[in-house]
Amino acid sequence: RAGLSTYRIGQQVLAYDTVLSTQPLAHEAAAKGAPEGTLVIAEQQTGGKGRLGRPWHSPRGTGIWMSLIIRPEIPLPKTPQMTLLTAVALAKTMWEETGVDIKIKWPNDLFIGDKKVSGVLTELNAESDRVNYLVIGMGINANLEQKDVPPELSSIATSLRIESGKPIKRVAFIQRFCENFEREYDHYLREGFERVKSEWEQHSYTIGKWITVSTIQYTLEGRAIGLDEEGVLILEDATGKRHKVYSADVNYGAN
Ligand code: BT5
Repeated sequence: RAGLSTYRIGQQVLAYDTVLSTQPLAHEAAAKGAPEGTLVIAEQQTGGKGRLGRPWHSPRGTGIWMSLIIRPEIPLPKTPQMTLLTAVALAKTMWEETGVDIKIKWPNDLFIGDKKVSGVLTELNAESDRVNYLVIGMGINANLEQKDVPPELSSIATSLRIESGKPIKRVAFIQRFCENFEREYDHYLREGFERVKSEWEQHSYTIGKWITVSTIQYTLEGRAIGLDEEGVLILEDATGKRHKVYSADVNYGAN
């Protein structure tokens, strides 16, 4: 970790070879008192997961599969802001390391063009109304080559290497990410969400697009027009009525 200039993010790293998923390992470490900023990293995940139990393809040696433990003293309803903050820090790092333009698709995907290069999975541990810790899982397709992308993902997934034509130095990438994350996070804890919100909007793939959101309860169509001051997505439907979208799956274009 020579050259890492953070004071807590990434200062403790638990590195594994093959794991099912870095998420439960991070939960275990957090429950045992791992300090804020601890990173759990694996070379390969055999049961990597996305949201809603979806699988996350995590082949050996090609990606960055990691989970970050943070312990922010914020009210529960603000925890989704951490996903947005993470996406901003990732987008910056990817751009700095490759020069490739990165877009953030609400709430948790990073895109190059129309393909996903990274996804974020935020899991919360709380007691009554208090946040104990968050585990932020990040899957970054760093050095996957076309042959590493399974056929069922080939039309929706890409990697930094495929897009930039250059191999990614993973350790340098992780260091740079830790620095970017720490800077954003410290600023957020001191000053609030405003900066993350505007950076997120600048990098947004979603804003301005006509989208369909679906949850178990409802389906809604409209134009994504921005984030509110809490980080909730605002959608304007065909009649001009505005809706807040907290957490949902988003499809682009009308259904
Ligand atoms: C996500 O879920 O995008 C969050 C992914 C988080 C993965 C990290 S890796 C480290 C940590 N440990 C874990 O076990 N997880 C976290 P979601 O939005 O639900 O997207 C999942 C969908 O993305 C899948 O259903 C596939 O369609 C697609 N997908 C799977 N693997 C992919 C990959 N490597 N690259 C791009 N897309 C992928």
